[in-house]
Amino acid sequence: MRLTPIDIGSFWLPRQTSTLAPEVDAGFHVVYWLSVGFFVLVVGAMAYFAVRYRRRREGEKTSSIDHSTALEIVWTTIPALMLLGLFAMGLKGYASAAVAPAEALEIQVTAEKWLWTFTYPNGTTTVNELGVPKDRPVRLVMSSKDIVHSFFVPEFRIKQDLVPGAYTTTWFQATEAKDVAVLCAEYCGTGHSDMGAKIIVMDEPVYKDWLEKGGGASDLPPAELGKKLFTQRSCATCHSLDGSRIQGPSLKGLIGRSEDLEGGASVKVDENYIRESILNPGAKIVRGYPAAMPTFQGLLKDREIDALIAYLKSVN
Ligand code: HEC
Ligand SMILES: [Cu+2]
Repeated sequence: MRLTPIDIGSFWLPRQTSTLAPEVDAGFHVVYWLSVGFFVLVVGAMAYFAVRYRRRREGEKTSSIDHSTALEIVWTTIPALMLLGLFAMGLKGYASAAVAPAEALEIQVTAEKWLWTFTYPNGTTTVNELGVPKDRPVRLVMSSKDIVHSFFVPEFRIKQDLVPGAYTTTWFQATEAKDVAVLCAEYCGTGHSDMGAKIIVMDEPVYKDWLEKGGGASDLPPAELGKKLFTQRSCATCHSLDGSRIQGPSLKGLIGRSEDLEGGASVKVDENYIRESILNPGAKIVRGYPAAMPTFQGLLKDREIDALIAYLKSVN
């Protein structure tokens, strides 16, 4: 196989799975190979001249040449034209990245320490999983509940900050039905490195069905659904199930244990306490932990809360 510069570039860039990706990469490659070319030209000329015009004899002087107008015009005009060309390319790429097609499907994105919530036009919400149809433009309208986060999808070549108190937008059109990783690209505290999500790109009918079912929630038995939700809804980002402490207490052997609370009281863990912890986490704070758990009010259906409780009861 003969490698073109573009193939070589692709070794160090992620797969291109959005319509924008080839354009972004083309811009990158043009700048990259121009830089390589000029590096070789400049350093090569420098090395050649250093040898060619080195001082050979003691006391030898070089001839005094002050300038060459023709040469100076050439080396000003050519780079200036190149810069204009790069500007035009950049502007075109920026314009297509900034303005979503009018018919784009619109999804709300909310970031908070340390999870992503996605709200679809029909009211469905998902956490840390964004389902989208393939080959259709999707526009994200995004905001943050606390501090600045950044929605970064390497395969789509998009990255956009989310700011509290304001909306920012980005858009993409996925070209392959596969799972794509989302990262938070703005350092946002302890859980930052765990603040990932998954974009599930589906063929249109599969997407319709997925959305209909409330974002993948299926008719699994409660404890199994709970297990799935535990990672999907990002509980696992803050809670281990093996007794170790992460941002929050381990939920291993939760049911029936006696928990000391901030303020001196203690509570015996039962179903109601778990439900309250999920819907109103600020009501009772486990001693020695920050009040860092976000509320899942409105994000989990009753059936899903029941499923999480059933699952947590099974983890001993
Ligand atoms: C951003 C981190 C974070 C996420 C995400 C999170 N929690 Fe928490 N959780 C905490 C922290 C911190 C505490 C301890 C402070 C408190 O009591 O609010 C806690 C406390 C709890 C408690 C009480 C634990 C005990 O030992 O008494 C339960 C139950 C719980 N979380 C369940 C969940 C479930 C279920 C989910 C997913 C739907 C979840 N949490 C998601 C951080 C988180
Ligand atoms: Cu973040």
